[in-house]
Amino acid sequence: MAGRVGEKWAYLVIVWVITFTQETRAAADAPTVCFQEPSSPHLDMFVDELPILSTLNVAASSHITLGAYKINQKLHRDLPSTALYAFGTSQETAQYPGPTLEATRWVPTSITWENHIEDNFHFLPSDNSLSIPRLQRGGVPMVVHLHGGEVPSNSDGNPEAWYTSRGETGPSFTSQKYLYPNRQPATMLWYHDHTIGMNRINVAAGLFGLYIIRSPGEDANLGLPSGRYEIPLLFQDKRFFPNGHIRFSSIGAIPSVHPVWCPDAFGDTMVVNGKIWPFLNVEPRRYRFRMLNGNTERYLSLALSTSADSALPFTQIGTDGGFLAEPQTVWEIVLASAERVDVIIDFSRLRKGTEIYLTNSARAPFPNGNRLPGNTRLVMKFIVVAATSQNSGTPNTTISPILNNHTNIHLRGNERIRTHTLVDVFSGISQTIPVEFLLNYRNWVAPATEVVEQGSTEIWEIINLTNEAHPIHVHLVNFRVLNMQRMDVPRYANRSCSLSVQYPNAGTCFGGQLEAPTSYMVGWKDTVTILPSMMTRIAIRFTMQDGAPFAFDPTGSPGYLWHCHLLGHEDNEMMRPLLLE
Ligand SMILES: *[C@@H]1O[C@H](CO)[C@@H](O)[C@H](O)[C@H]1NC(C)=O
Ligand SMILES: *[C@@H]1O[C@H](CO)[C@@H](O)[C@H](O)[C@H]1NC(C)=O
Ligand SMILES: *[C@@H]1O[C@H](CO)[C@@H](O)[C@H](O)[C@H]1NC(C)=O
Ligand SMILES: CC(=O)N[C@H]1CO[C@H](CO)[C@@H](O)[C@@H]1O
Ligand SMILES: [Cu+2]
Repeated sequence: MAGRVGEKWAYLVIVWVITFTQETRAAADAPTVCFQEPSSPHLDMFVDELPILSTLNVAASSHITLGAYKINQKLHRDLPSTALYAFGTSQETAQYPGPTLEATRWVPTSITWENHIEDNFHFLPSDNSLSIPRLQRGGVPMVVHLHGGEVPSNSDGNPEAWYTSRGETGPSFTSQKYLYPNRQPATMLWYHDHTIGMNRINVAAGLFGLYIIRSPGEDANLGLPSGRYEIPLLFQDKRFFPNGHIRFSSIGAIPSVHPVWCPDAFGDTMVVNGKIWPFLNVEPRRYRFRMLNGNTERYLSLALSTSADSALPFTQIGTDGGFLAEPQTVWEIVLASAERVDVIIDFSRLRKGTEIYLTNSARAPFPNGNRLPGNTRLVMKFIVVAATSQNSGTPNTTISPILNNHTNIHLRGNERIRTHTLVDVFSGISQTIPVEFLLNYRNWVAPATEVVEQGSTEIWEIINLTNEAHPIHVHLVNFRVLNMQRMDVPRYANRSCSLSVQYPNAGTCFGGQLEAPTSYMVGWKDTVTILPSMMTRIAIRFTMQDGAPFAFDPTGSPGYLWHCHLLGHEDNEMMRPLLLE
């Protein structure tokens, strides 16, 4: 009896502590209404130097341990430090973004991902009306997905495989120890949280980092800058309170349906490698930059403009899944959340003192939204300084005209075709603000419909029936974009055409013309933008990227998934299972 009473008191104390913590937080940080978020405090641009992310060579040991911790970090000279959740090998070394993990192709790695976040509640507003972990003991759930990785599904960070620091686990949880075979071609992946319904706030809080797979046989002899001339750039838009805390919507667009959830959260401040609007001194030579859009929802449309009022191109050499067949010169790069690009920028013809701005012109929502990029129009600045080294790296060598001989998926014409629709769902309250997003009108928990045969190749036709672009990510595999076809929106709205399509002659809802993939859709992709009113066709081969059979059993539990990579959409049902058989 006494024990029971004791338990009851302990329970009440816990409830009181939890309530108290929440109220303390609410008092410190004013509520923030979706789509009416106040601006961040004014911060001078280009006062902090770009941080070079620390690296951890995971090929050097067969097993490593990384943990998620709560930290405080200075993101700008004039902003008080910011509370974040971040990865590291210890509380002291945890940082935002987490360490860049360097793996070697053919050398498997295993990583134990520990959760050391002790907070009772997430410091960013969660929404109980979404499918989120229902915790008995409080804490912050987390699970790590290696985005773009060819990994067994019990190491894939399934959204239902979350765990807290207090020992509670999701229904798909089996282990915190993950196996990464590292069998795929050289490229840059990233690791990030994937918890069901909380992915957007865990990633906004800082739970992510880069993962580079190197393959000496592939990168050698391509004439690429290396060492300190190869720099990853990790972008994340953010919004801040004057006290340095991250400001995220805490009152939803339609609170009667979702009290907190905001369909699209756009920051007004650009953070690169953990500093706000940084600068980088560069020598008059070529550099290799490996870029990731780590925003929750904001698209980036990146370009370079110099203080001499001229533009500078990028030489793009790679994308999500590794090297392009050949380099392409591009003046603009569109990056959706989770997409990566590998580029060379040649500063060698610029005079000392020249300033080059990395700019963003993407409207929000992309591409037709009515919000202009505002302060996120500028991302960072490069300043040309005197050369400090003559011979390090490959300063002025020519980039190999052939980068990759393995970029094709051979089609026989008898591939299974699946047609998918991206839809938004409205309530009776608003005809413009959706209450959720769906794939094929189905929720996450509906039984799996994408059950594919390993070794097979399929063509997926993805039709966007919404007003904004959605980046569609397929776990486990890389794919190629075949073509796009424009939708006849008035005819569709008129219900005078059918969506059922027959490749290559689309159904009556689609224009006859097949359009080539845009420059930002070429190469091996694991995430692709589906523009509004467009059908985009992709070819997916359910093998390892190089065509070999899977080096592990891909049919095991809990299986994979495909989803929109705008994190607020993914958190609100725009996600479906993908099973292999
Ligand atoms: C690269 O070539 C340019 C001329 O095209 C030259 O001015 C510059 O000094 C060279 N850089 C290095 C590091 O050799
Ligand atoms: C591509 O194939 C050609 C011809 O066999 C070869 O010379 C070249 O080195 C290969 N390039 C790469 C990047 O593998
Ligand atoms: C829509 O339907 C009406 C009546 O069926 C027809 O007169 C009109 O031409 C249609 N418009 C389009 C764009 O198909
Ligand atoms: C069928 C449908 O909802 N189509 C939408 C596609 O996107 C355009 C904007 O580009 C909307 O106007 C259409 O209503
Ligand atoms: Cu979406």
